[in-house]
Amino acid sequence: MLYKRSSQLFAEAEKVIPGGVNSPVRAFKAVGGTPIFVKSAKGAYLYDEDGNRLIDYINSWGPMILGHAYEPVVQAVIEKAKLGTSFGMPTELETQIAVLAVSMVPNIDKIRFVNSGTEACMSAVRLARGFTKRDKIIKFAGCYHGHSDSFLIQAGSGAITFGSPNSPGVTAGTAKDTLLAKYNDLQNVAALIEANKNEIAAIIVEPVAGNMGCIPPNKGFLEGLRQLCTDNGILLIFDEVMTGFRLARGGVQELFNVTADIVTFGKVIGGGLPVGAFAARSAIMNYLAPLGPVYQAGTLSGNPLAMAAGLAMLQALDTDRAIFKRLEEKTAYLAAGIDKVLKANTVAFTINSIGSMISVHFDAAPVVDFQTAAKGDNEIFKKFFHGLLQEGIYIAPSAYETWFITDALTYEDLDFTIRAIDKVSKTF
Ligand code: KE4
Repeated sequence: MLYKRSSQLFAEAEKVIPGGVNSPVRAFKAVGGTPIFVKSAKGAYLYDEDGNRLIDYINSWGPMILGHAYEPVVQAVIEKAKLGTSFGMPTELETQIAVLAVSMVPNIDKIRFVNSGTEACMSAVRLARGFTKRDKIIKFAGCYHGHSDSFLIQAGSGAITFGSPNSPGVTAGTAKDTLLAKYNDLQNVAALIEANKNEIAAIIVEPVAGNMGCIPPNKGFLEGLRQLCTDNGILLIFDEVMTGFRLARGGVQELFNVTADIVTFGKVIGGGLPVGAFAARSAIMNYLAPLGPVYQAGTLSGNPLAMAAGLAMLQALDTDRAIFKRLEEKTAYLAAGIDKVLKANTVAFTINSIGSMISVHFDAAPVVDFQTAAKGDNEIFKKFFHGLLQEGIYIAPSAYETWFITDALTYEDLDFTIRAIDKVSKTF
C-alpha cells in the first residue's frame, strides 16, 4: 500500500495545524510513520487519499457502530441542514432525542446535551461538586475523560501515548483536587476515601475501560464502587462516552445492573456529529442553570444537525434489539480467530474483549489496569499496526486504544482480518 498523497497532505497540514492534526492520537506518534488522510468512508470501509480501501476497526473512535455514512443518519442531516444549521434557540428535536435517550438508559430522568465527551465529563464533575459541596474527585490511572484540566493527571490513551501523563498547563491547584486510584482495586479506592473523609464529591470511572486498551471491570468492582459511594455521600459518575449505546441499549448500567448517579455520553449518541451529554436523576440535574446554581452553557449545544444525526442513530439502536447480540457475536468470532493464529505463531499476547470492544496486548500476563497495560511490547505493536495497514486493515495507532466493532463488518471481513493477522504475526 502506498501513502504518497497522504504524506504530501500531512506535510501541508503540519504548516498550519500543530502536528498536522486536530487530535494528537491521529498523528501516529506512538507507531511511527505518517498519518493516513481519509477521502471518504462507507459501511466498514475507509477510502484514503491514495485510493486504498481499509477495513476500519476504529470507526471514528466509536460513533460509527452501524458503519460509516449510515443512510438514515446522512438523510436526517441533509434534510435538517436545508432548514437552517443553528439557531441558539430551543427546538422540538432536542426534546425528542432527550425523551428517547432517557427511555433507553436506566436511572436517568433528565439529560443535558453538549458538544463533546470532554465537555460532558467536565460538566458532570462540576455538577457533582456543586451538588455535594465538596471539591475532590477520584479518577483512575489509565482512564481518560477528555482533556479538561481536572482529568489530565496521569490520563489515559492520548496522554499516556505521549508518555507525559501530567500535562503542562494544569495547575497544582487543580491537580490537588484530583486523587488517582488503581483500576479494579477497591481497597485502593477505600483507602483514598478514608484519607479524604467527607471531601470527595465524585468518583469518575470508565465502567468498562477503553483508554488503556479494553479492560472490563473485575467481578464486583463496579458494585463495590457503588457501595463505597453510597456509604460516603459520594456521587458515582459512569463515563459512558465509549460504552453508552454501544455495550447495551442502556449501556453499562444495564449490562452490569449497577446504578450510577451521573452518566456521561459521547460518540454514538451523536451519530458521528459533535454531541456529548450528561444525565442523572432530576434531584441532581435540577442543580444546573438556569434552574439551579451550577453554571454550564454552549452556543452549539443541541445543534439541530447534530441532534438529527443522534436521533436517527438512537432510533436505529432502539428498534433493532438484536444489534447488540450481533455485535457481540462478531467480536467473539474475531477474538477467537486472533487467539488461534497468535497462539499458532507462538506470540506472547492477551486479548481483552467485551461486547463490541476488543484490544490485543503483546504481553502474556492479564491486563487489568494501567500498570499491566503498560507492559505490552510496543515494538511488536508497531509491527502489528503497520503490517495490518499494509494488508488494508486499520486498527488504532496506539496500544492504549480499543477497537470498535461495527455492524457493517461481515464475517468475510473478519476472516480476512484473521488471515492478515496470521500473516503479519509470522514476521514478529
Ligand atoms: P471527546 O472530548 O474526545 O469527544 O471525548 C473525550 C472522552 C471521554 N471519555 C472517554 C471514555 C473517551 O474515550 C473520550 C475520548 N476518546 C478518545 C479515544 N481514546 C478520542 C480520540 C481522540 O482523543 O482523538
